[in-house]
Amino acid sequence: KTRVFSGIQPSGGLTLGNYLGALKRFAVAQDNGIETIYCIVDLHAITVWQDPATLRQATRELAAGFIASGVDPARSILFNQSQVSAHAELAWVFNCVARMGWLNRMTQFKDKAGKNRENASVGLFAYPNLMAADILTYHATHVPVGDDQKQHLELARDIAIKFNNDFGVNFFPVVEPVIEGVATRVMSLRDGGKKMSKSDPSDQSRINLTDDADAISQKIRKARTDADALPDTPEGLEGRAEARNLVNIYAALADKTVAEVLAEYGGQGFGAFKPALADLAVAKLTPISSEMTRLLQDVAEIDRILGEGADRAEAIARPILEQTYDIVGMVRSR
Ligand code: AQP
Repeated sequence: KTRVFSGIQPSGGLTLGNYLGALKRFAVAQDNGIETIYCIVDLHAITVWQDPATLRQATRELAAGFIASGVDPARSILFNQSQVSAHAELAWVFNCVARMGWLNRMTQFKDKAGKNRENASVGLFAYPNLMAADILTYHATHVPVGDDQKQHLELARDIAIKFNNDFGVNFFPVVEPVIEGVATRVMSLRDGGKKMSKSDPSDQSRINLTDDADAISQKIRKARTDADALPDTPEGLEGRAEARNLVNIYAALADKTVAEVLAEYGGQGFGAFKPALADLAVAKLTPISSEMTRLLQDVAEIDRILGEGADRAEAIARPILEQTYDIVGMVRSR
């Protein structure tokens, strides 16, 4: 049986990268009638220090972002991670399954810890184990994510396999990453070699879901590009990271293929393409941001939705965690 799980960190405002790489696809999976579980991973967010009031606010904003992007809390389970303790509990077991050597190879840790590794939190190092627990405590089979999460998902597969081998069981499923579409890696608007990220110090590098029409248009107009016209076919984007990024964004927002976009805009310069992209982005994104603003007027309702989602999540996760403890040899006497 197919069960989809995915999460997003409340570590800042949502970007166009989060929307195209994750949120938009979350709604599609749900609309296809698949069982979908979506989590605001607040325990992951604190692997780097978060101001408590900001974290609370970002969690509610992210919940509003999910709903405004089409995730329906009646059809999907939507909750924040810390309300279901099975995540943290299973992560401990996986801390004891995963090997230091496996985690030492994680490129996200190296990127985020930077030069001062001695000063990174233990949580940041163990992050992928918690992510494996997020997925496996639901026996999820499919995980839609952006390209940057591929290595972490491979680790979740390795953990599932090692656990099953260590205890001679066939308990945890080997998960399939779902990394598909034209926007699995939306790049920075200032640097075609860097992914668009909510924590990039330059606000010009990203489009935030809360940007208004003027800000969206201005950022796209100023996005870095080369001076050539757009090619007629996708092969012509080879070696043109910035041009490819803008075409990919257009294609993803318009639900078209890159070839279709180039059939329309090939031969034209950015003077024509950027305004078209800006109009499209404004048309697709501003309804989401106004819906987020509307939803955020009723914080109590958002908290109620997260609580109810957590109850439903707990009902799936707890029995799987109990079985895990039993397999490992923990006495369960109450
Ligand atoms: N640029 C991107 N293109 C496509 N997908 C992306 N995702 C993030 N950036 C892009 C996808 O969004 C989901 C949630 O990501 P996250 O918030 O849990 O973690 P992240 O990948 O660390 O996101 P950011 O925006 O880059 O945050 P910071 O700056 O805090 O590191 C994931 O499915 C991710 O693939």
